[in-house]
Amino acid sequence: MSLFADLLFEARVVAQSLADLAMGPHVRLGVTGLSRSGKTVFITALIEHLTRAASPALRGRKNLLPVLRVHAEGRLTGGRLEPQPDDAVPRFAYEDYLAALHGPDGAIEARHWPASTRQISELRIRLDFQRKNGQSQSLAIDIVDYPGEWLLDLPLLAKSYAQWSRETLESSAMAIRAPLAVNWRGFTVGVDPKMSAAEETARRAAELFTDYLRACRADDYAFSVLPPGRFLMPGDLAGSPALTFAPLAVEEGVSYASDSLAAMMERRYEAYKAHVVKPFFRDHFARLDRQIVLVDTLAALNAGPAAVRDLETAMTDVLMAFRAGRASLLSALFRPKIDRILFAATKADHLHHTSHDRLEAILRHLTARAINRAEEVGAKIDVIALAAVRATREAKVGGRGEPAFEAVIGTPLDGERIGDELFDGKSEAAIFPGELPSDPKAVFRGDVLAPRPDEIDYRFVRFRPPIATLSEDGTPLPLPHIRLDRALEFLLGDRLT
Ligand SMILES: Nc1nc2c(ncn2[C@@H]2O[C@H](COP(=O)(O)OP(=O)(O)O)[C@@H](O)[C@H]2O)c(=O)[nH]1
Ligand SMILES: [Mg+2]
Repeated sequence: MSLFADLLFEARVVAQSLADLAMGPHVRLGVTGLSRSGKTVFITALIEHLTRAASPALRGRKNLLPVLRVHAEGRLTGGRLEPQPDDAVPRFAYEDYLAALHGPDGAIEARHWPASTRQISELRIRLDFQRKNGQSQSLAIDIVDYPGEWLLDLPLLAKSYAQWSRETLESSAMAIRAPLAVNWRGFTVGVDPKMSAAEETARRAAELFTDYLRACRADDYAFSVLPPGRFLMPGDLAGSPALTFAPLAVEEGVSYASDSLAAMMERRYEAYKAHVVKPFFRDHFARLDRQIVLVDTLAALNAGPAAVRDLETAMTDVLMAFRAGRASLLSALFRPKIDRILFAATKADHLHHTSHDRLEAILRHLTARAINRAEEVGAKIDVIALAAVRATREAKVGGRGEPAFEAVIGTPLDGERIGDELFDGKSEAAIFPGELPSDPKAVFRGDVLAPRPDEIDYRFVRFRPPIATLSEDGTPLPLPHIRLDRALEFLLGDRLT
């Protein structure tokens, strides 16, 4: 990138920040995580709690968010949705998601998890509160939901097409991935990068490459580190030529004829960086003040040590994005001003509460390398285990001569099974989720959740959303959660004092 382009870029970022400043107290909260990590559910729960906490029916219920001080101290006086801040970004469909979780039109038997989304979206809420000095104040909170896959693209900006090709081919040859890469690698090996550029070949290569990436993301493998991010999360770019490229066995430092396949692929790779990756970082990422990174740690634990190791690498790559000042190219591109980052292990309601601290410790261990780096930038970082929506409750099961065990009880989704038992989405079941190891390092060793080798595998049971409790006036309370208030206090508490 030329110096002029750099300056222009910086000027735009500065202009945007000034526009943001003119608006009064204001915070932009980024919510990210890989697909299915729980972003939509987290944001929906956050908005439901914050916009309703000060309502007459809930104001006295300090136990709903005990750790969020502005609420616990009785200083939160109002909360509401406001119009969408950026006209070019889709609105977060809060009302639809909330209706899904509670049951559309109040039909609780129809409650379900919101359909998955693959796009960036935003929503603004405004909180009114009393400052500790008694003054009335309001805070606008812009919540930005974006796929974590897109963050993994940042390292591409510093890589040539040849380097990216080599690294991607190398990692696809690793024992654990090679079987998934057979078709794509078979095709690529047979392609001479010097051959003249043919759209058909480019498309076939891109298709097979995308199939490989997708196979890596499938549940059983749950691999995380797979740029380019838009191949799996295309957003509005699905089918676009910007995504019609793939690695080839090109040699670094060799220049290929401009009408060769290698040259065409390289042009598209560079276009992807210029027209997809950079605008995202400039227009969205560089404007964030706070960030929560949601991590489906349990899914990685279920998938085994290779997936856990992969997740650790992905977290380190994600954190790269928050780090400025080291690699000059990246720091010239944007200067992140994020000063608080929270890593959250989601869906903690799948575990008994005795394992929540262990889940937190495991995620802390997995992000330790990444965190050391981000702290160099001066961001405050914390790690938490939470459930934005708690779908289970706890009970002791057994006794009467049998040893009692700590179970979680919930309504397994229609079609889930445990051993021979098939669920219809209506009846509850008690499940023994297994205990997490007290030593976080154990997650790199083997199967950590299976309680005993001879036991039925309970681990993959998914539950329906819970039924909301009713308040005195008959309206449903916000859905129960685990430690959502702690997350909010870390992310926003200092702006609400
Ligand atoms: N039990 C439970 N399941 C959750 C929770 N959050 C998310 N999930 C599950 O994870 C799925 C993906 O969540 P979603 O928010 O759509 O993920 P996104 O792709 O990151 O937006 C949901 O459909 C639920 O099945 C939670 O707090 N508790
Ligand atoms: Mg989503």
